[in-house]
Amino acid sequence: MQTDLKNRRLRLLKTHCPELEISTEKAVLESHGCDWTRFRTPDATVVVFPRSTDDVTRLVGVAAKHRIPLVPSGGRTGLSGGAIAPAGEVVVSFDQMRRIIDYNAVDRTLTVEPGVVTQAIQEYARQKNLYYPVSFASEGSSQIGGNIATNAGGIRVLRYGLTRDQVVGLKIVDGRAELIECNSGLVKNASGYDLRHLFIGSEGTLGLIVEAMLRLSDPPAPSRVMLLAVSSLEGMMTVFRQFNDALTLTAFEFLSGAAMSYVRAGHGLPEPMDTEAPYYALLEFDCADPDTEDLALQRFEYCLDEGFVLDGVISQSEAQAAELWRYREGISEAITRYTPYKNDLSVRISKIPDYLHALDQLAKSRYPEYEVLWYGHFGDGNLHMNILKPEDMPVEEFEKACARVNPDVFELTRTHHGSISAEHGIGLLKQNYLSYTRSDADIERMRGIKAVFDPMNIMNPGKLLG
Ligand code: 2HG
Ligand code: ZN
Repeated sequence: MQTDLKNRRLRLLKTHCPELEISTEKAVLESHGCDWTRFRTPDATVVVFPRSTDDVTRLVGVAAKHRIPLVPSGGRTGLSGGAIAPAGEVVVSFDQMRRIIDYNAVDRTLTVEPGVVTQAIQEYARQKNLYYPVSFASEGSSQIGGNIATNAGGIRVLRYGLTRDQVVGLKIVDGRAELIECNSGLVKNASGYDLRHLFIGSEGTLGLIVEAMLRLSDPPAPSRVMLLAVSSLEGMMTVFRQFNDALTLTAFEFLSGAAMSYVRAGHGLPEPMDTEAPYYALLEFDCADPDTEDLALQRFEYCLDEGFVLDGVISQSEAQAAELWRYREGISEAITRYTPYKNDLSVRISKIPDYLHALDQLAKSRYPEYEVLWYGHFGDGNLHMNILKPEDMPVEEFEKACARVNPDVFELTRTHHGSISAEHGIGLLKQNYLSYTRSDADIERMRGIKAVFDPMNIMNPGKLLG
């Protein structure tokens, strides 16, 4: 990006928003101009730190008038490049908007600023003897604004739904610098289009979230976690059905044997059981009494007798449950050093075995020299495909090689009526493939919606719709 254009943007901001905290420090530009995605280099002009809705409104007003592109930045844990500023954009960090604004015990709602960290919301709810159920490995640093912008999913979707299902109110400053208030916490509201749901999952391309009201749930029942060695994908489906029919599952995750090896090596974890298997299932279920545990053990015995399950362990304490979760939640971090190329796919649960067999075949024939790891949220149909970069291969060459196979991966996804992004979003990395999941007419409709809220194209330009 040309230096004079960057200087102009900086000058305009300093002149028209003199009260705004800003940083042009190299380290801040690099850290805040980028998320966890590899494969793209940040080149932000400046990072701004608004402290209030007024600050945001003023900033967007100036940006709209002078066509300055804005990139919203939360905890920057995204994996599709939605928070990368690659072309001299102004990064809008919500690090200074971290207040919990209100808790309403009758409505069971929590109103927060966008920079509140997901885990802080979970902890606040727990102190009130309630529960914020959206949970995933990066919850210790991800911010709620980013969760909403990407409609974050995670591990308990099969029981509690997505972030979308928890948001009962939203305040947005759109690309015209107008403050939009969507559904102020109403449970029922049949007064026309629910704009809230347009903003959720829009990846910052329509407006900036300045406040969110979240619904809190009943505290969860005591639970147990089981880790099972499973003989095949068909076996995995049977195990899922057996346990899902008998118990209230709060999670049903899976990982391949190779993913198990990497997570163990990466975190120095012991063998979870004596038997090795091609797949492992990690399930969590409500277990308030010994009868429920008996039921779980009966289902386990049945799956063992029939050969679907080869071995298994069950947690006897919260500490053991947390240890078992590490085998699944630690994978992503354990493989970061292999610069994995990520595809975040989804199909209907019933289609997983067919789809995964076909994908695996494709991977074996088209990426014979690469290691491909499978893991994900089996219980909601979300599969994470991670292709590991050979150590001596340059990153650009690796990305190009993966991109050559993508059309086949996504064509298979299309024929299985799946999605090319389940929970990570389209961001910068997947926009060339959007048409495998959405029709041309749909993409045009989305562009029309963007033009309504962001006519100057200043809101995270170049993301999602390109
Ligand atoms: C997970 O489920 C995250 O662990 C990250 O969504 C997935 O590393 C990935 O591909
Ligand atoms: Zn995931």
